[in-house]
Formats: sequence, C-alpha cells, structure tokens
Amino acid sequence: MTNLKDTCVMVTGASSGIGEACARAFAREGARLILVARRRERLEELAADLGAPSLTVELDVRDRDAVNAAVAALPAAWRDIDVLVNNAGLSRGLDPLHQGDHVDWEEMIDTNVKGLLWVSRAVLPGMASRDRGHVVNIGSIAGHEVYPNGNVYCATKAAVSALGHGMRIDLKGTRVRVSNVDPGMVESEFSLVRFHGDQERAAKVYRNFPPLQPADVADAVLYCVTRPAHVNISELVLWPTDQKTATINHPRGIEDAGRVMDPFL
Ligand code: NDP
Ligand code: 8X3
Repeated sequence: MTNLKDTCVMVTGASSGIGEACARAFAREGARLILVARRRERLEELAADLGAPSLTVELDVRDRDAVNAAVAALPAAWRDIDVLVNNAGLSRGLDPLHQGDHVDWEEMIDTNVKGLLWVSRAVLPGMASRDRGHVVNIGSIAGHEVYPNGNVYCATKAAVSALGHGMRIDLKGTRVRVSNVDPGMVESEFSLVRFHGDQERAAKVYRNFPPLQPADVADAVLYCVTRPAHVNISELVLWPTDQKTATINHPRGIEDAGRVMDPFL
C-alpha cells in the first residue's frame, strides 16, 4: 500500500461535500493538504479542524490566469504536489435542452471541464518531471448515462471521463497514475447549488433512499491512491445500493416502495 504520510495533496472544491470529506480522509492518513475553493472562510474553518498541516488557497478554477498564478505562488515546501483531487464542480438547472439557460451551461462547462483542465495543466508538468504523482478526477455516473434534463451536466461529466482517460494515456512513460472516481447520488450541497438555493426541492432529491455520503466517495478516492505503485485504477463507479441507474431506484420507507421513481422530481 502507498503510504500517504507527509505527502502533499491538493483538493479542489474542498469547502464542501466530497472535497471536504477527501481533505479529512487524507489528513487522517498523515498527508499535508492544499485546500482550494472560492469560499475562504469555509477553507479556514476546515484547515483549523483538520489537525494536519494545510494551506488554504482561495481560487476560482474557472480563471485560468488565477489558477496559474496560484500554483506558481505555492511556497517551496508545497510545490511538489503528490496527489491532485480534481473535485471542484457543480450542476446548474435541470431543464430540457431546448429550454436551458446559457448562463447555467457556461458555468458548468467553465467549472467542470475548463476548470479541471486549467488546474491539471498547471499541476501535471511537475508530476511528470518528478516521475511521480496521482490525479483523481471526480466524474459521475452522469458521465456514463444521460438522464432526462441532465443534458449539459451529463456532457461535462462525459468530458471529465474522456479527459481522465486521456491524461492516463498521455502520461505514458511516467509513473504518474490517473483515476476517475464516478459516484451516483451523494448527499452534499450539490442539489442546493443545482436548484439555485431552493432548499425544499434539493431536500426531495435525497428523501427516497439512503444516498452515498461524501465520506463514502472519499473512501473510494483513498482506495485508488493507496494501491501499490504498479496498480492504476482507471475508473471506479460507486452507487447507493438502492440506486440502479440515474432514474431507477428502490425507494424505502414510503408506501409505494418498489415503484420506479424519478429522484429529480
Ligand atoms: P458541493 O456543492 O457540496 O461541493 C462543490 C465544491 O466545488 C465546493 O467546495 C465548491 O466550493 C467547489 N467549486 C464549485 N465551483 C468552483 C469554482 N469555480 N472554483 C473553485 N471551486 C469551486 O457538491 P459535491 O461535493 O457533491 O460535488 C463535488 C464534485 O462531485 C462535483 O464535481 C460534482 O459534479 C461531483 N459529483 C457529485 C455528486 C452528487 O450527487 N453530489 C455525484 C457525482 C459527482 P466554493 O463554492 O467555495 O468555490
Ligand atoms: C451527480 C449525480 O445523478 O445527480 O453527478 O447526476 S447525478
């Protein structure tokens, strides 16, 4: 098993949900954390709570110049990033394509695809030249399966899948590993963001069956990263047990258990 003691781990989107859980999981393994997101206060609270050496970086991954500047400005002791968790991402809206909002589309594409590219382009050359490192891209089952009204979000996650596979291929000749971790439904701030702050609608997404928790995803990330150096898990898909596809699930605790339900309604 790869030992993570004192390794330098950068997590994007560390201020909430899966990213925060990843930071906590790596910290428990003795890693040092570079915590990236826009909400500085959240990052600082997390850093204070981690009990591990950590650096907070307030950054919008959509801003390529800012990403390059932030990576270039890392203190010397933090420059050799061993693990990059490309997690920052979001969905906006759930509308038929022909009624979609271009502002939502641009935000998803700029964050989930271009943001992941900017961060990877800034960090990967160092890993390649040191001949070591691991990139974990948080994709989604939405990258495997298009669901009704998921259109652009699903397209961005299909792009994450393709980019992850592309990275792994292009890093041939180096010992850098690349893994895509693709979860089904995870209870986080994801739906609150998707529905532009509508708490009632967001809560309904998670009411029918136990969803994954951010810590479950962090556990999968940790599994990929701690395999022996000659093992590269390229893709790990994890589902809530009661979720079978994006829209087929087995609801529990309500009268019509067993009926196929659309969790997004
Ligand atoms: P959350 O909304 O809880 O967390 C999203 C994180 O991304 C936040 O820390 C947010 O930080 C950060 N983020 C968003 N935009 C930017 C930006 N422009 N620059 C920097 N950071 C940004 O959702 P999740 O934890 O669920 O989502 C994390 C990832 O997991 C996403 O890529 C999502 O697509 C994916 N995913 C989620 C699933 C789910 O069901 N929840 C299932 C499958 C995949 P801040 O706002 O402070 O910048
Ligand atoms: C998030 C999971 O099913 O809401 O990527 O698209 S889903």
